Amino acid sequence: MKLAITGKESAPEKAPFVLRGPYETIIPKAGKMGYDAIELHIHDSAAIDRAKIRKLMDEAGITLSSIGTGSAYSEDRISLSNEDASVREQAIKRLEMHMDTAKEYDAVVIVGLIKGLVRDCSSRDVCIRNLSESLTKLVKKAEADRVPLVLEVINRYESDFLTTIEETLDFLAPFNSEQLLLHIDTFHMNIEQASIPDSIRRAKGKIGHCHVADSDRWYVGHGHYDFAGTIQALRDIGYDRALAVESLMYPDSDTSAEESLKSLRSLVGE
Ligand code: LER
Ligand code: MN
Repeated sequence: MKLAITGKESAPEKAPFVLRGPYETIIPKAGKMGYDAIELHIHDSAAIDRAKIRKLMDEAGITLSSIGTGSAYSEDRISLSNEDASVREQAIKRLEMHMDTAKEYDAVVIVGLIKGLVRDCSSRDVCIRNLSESLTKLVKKAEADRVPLVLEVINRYESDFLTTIEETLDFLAPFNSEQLLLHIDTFHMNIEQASIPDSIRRAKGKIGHCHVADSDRWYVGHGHYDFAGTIQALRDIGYDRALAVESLMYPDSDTSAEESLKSLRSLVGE
């Protein structure tokens, strides 16, 4: 399993991204600390210099594991389930451009908050139908470009649907695509799942990405989350993609990144 750290150019203090600052700073820092990869949270791929990022990655000896996309919803209210078709198109376009960024790495594109919320729609059925239609369009490109889209299971306090692994597996089943996979997050699973290892084992072959943070969303090792149990379950199902640290940056960004890496390396090995 590759170990990755989240990074974003700028974010509110309480957002769960560890490294913050320009790509010229955070990409070399992730490499120097010993991470294998970085998960970049990118507001809009149209606004980035892909060649510059590629050069920074190569110089740092790391790769891009994943692209976080949630600020399209949290900042611009763009979502895949919005009742306005032109807004859905903007969300699709945003994700397609991120897929073009991800394409040159073995990276996944995250569909988290950009899926939208039921409470923004007139009914749950309308929300689900709109999301399904949008994803059906995106899956065509995901399959053609071989860039996995990963649908994040987010806890009930932040999302009002697709809050458990089981509900999300049922939603994904009709797509039957190897390029539309489940994205789990230890912080969310700790709230929602009765047995985390059992649910992970049920999702064999369907998990494309994993966020890690401790039970209090601080760095790995700060709280009481059973990382050994989760990593064993992931090993049992042959998961070999990234564990990306998405935690609060307390007590400070560098300490939290270093502490998570130390704990994860001791569990995962080189
Ligand atoms: C995003 O990956 C996530 O986990 C949500 O809680 C949004 O912050
Ligand atoms: Mn997450």
